[in-house]
Amino acid sequence: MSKKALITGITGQDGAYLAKFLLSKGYQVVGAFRRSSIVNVSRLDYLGITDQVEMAPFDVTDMGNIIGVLGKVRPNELYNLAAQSFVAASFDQPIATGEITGLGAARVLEAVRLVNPKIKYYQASSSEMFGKVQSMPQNETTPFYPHSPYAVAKLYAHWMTVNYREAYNIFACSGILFNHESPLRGIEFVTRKITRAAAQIKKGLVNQLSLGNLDAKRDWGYAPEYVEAMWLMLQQEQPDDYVIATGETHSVKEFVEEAFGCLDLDWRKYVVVDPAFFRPAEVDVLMGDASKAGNKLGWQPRTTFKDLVRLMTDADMAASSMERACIR
Ligand code: NDP
Ligand code: GDR
Repeated sequence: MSKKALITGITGQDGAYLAKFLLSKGYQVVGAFRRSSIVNVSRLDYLGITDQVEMAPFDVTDMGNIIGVLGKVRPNELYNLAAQSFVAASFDQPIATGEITGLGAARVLEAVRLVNPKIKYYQASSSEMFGKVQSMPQNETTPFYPHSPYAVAKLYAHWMTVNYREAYNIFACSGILFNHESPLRGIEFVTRKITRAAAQIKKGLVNQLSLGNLDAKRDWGYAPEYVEAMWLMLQQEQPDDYVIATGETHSVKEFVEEAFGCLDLDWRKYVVVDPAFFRPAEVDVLMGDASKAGNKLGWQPRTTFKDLVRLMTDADMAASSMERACIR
């Protein structure tokens, strides 16, 4: 009998890559999606797996719905990726972000406890929880200091995951993943915003890119490799929490230089700084130490910063604007 995985947030970047990875491992994959006027399966289409994923209508704000889906699907593993994941938006919608990103995880954990506490649970935690960083680099023992409503919500979800593990013996893991990017990244996030704009400038479609804080530094990895770490966490003897990162940090400006450089463009001619893209509270720098994941999971990042920027820029250059517009 093949294992069955339920993925919440199936329509997002990580949901699509994780589904593809689990299918390659022989899993039966059920994707939990929220109803909207248009259900966006463009990422699953892009990876050519839409027909292989069973879809279940699901909303992390609706407890009855979550219990119903868990009872019906009866998964062995549950990957809780659903979130309002855009940090900037969390300042405009702090309550909705708390409902979805924070309480949403608590509802899913509570449903696991009620329906079947043997389900293995993965929580999509975030390096944003380190926020105003207390030491460099950040690992599993670094104190948290969330610096946005999104990060506060994620921290609540993280501690609920730890608590359900300790209180109810649920196999619950929290993956503290640093930024991970890909051609399937949403266009509002800075990496994809940059590679998409650089490609559009090269094609003569636009002539300017407005950005916020160019000095912010992030530890950027490649998303398909990060979803493998999620799966590895649930295959261990004991549940635990792991930092997943590359160990390198680069500024937004470096990302811009690299992406425009890939297309032989001088970024200074096109990039303007717009205060509208600054955040009320910024996370200045993140750099992860994933040695625990290296030692215990055998996980290592494989794609360099330069290769990541190149593959994202190439993807935005290669596809027609019509095709790429579908990946939002
Ligand atoms: P995306 O924003 O691409 O995907 C988020 C997913 O959550 C979408 O499928 C979205 O559905 C779904 N969702 C939002 N609200 C609800 C709801 N109320 N009920 C059910 N589903 C909902 O995020 P990523 O794929 O990049 O990230 C996956 C997870 O990992 C998120 O939790 C994110 O916060 C976290 N994370 C991401 C990192 C990264 O660098 N990518 C790093 C660390 C953590 P819809 O399509 O309808 O909007
Ligand atoms: P982040 O990603 O907030 O780290 O959260 P994002 O790409 O949005 O921002 C990274 C940094 O770039 C700066 N920045 C800009 N950001 C955006 N979006 N747009 C701009 O124009 C711009 N200019 C500068 C930001 O200020 C910030 O410092 C992502 C999400 O995937 C979260 O869900 C996840 O938890 C974390 O990564 C780890």
